[in-house]
Amino acid sequence: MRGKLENEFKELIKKCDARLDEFEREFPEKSGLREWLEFRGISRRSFLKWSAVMSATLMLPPVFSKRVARAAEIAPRIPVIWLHFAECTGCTESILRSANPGIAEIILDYLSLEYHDTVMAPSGEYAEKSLYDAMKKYKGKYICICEGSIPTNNNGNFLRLGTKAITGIERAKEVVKDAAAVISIGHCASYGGPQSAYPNPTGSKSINDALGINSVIIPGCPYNCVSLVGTILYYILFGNIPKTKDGRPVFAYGKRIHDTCPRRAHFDAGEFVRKWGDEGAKKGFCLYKVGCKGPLTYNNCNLSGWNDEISSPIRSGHGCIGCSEKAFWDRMAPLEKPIEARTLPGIEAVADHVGWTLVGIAVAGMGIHAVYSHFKAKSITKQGEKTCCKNNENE
Ligand code: FSX
Ligand code: SF4
Ligand code: F3S
Repeated sequence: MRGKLENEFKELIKKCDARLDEFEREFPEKSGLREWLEFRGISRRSFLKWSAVMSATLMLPPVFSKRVARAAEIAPRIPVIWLHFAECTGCTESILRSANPGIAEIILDYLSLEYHDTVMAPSGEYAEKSLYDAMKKYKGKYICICEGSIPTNNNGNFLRLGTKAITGIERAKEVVKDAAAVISIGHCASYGGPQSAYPNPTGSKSINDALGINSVIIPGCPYNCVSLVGTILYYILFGNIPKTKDGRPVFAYGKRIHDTCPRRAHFDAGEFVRKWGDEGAKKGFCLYKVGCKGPLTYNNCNLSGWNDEISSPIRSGHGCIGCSEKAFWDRMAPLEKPIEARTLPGIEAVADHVGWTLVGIAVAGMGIHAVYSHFKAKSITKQGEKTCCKNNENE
């Protein structure tokens, strides 16, 4: 097994080195990333440290960390056209609001944002001209990043954009058709977002469902920039997108929030926050009983953190609300009540008596995935048509 893994990594190293050598031959002029980072106050030492963390984030062995640094430094700038549809702009805000942007954010900026209507200087017809110029200049070569869902009811009229007031779906089609790759970021673009919550009057859909395409999805409300930059870096390193499961990159969404949680020991010991601001909250106990959905959620928030690893929802004292899972707004509600109130009636009482280690053993017997499937089957028939909403009304 170990030998097989070693051989796979050797192959990956060969592939990656050949690709990076080719980049250097093809684009011999010096990349400006080093100067750009220095200009933004990032030392070489911090950049190399970041590369090591990023390589671990991508689930690559340490031997890749210098290759991640090399990839970021020598890869040609990739033109990015960033589109907004129906959303709160939180995904863009999550990059912009950090007073001290992390290296991932700076690299994303460096990667050449050709068009991003929230942050670009031109507006109105000048902004639109920039979009069409970029599409023409980089036809077939740009990455299209989509933020927000697409309303489809009423012929798409719930969302009209730009000086010609075209519908969201028209804008998406015209830009996506000439893109080299499409990445859907945030819950809205990935799964439809809060605006697709029951009864979804606007018929809001994910980018993939609205256009019938298969883009990589990076869900979260908002998404974590590290997962997007990781996906792009992986593409630079190996020439293909990282391994995905249900459309999400496994390196970012392969583990449950619950299994990487800094409060996990308290869960196992049956130590819970029972009310906001109680003793348990002060001691940093587990947030399960105040609604944490970490046991049902796959994301890397506890590992990669947010805002240059400063914090994460759970570290800052609120439970995970499951924002990277499909239809979380309906399926995870009520957000501040424990999961088992909806999944395993009676289990909470057991937890109070025997502690979660024992309940954990019992639940492990069934398999948490079985519990999840049970929950899923009961609470959702298909996206936008949830039986769970009826239960909500009764709670
Ligand atoms: Fe959606 Fe992103 Fe939630 Fe908001 O744009 S993922 S509503 S945080 O911002 O798309
Ligand atoms: Fe962490 Fe939430 Fe799991 Fe508790 S329930 S250990 S807070 S993920
Ligand atoms: Fe979302 Fe949960 Fe992470 S709420 S940001 S997936 S901790």
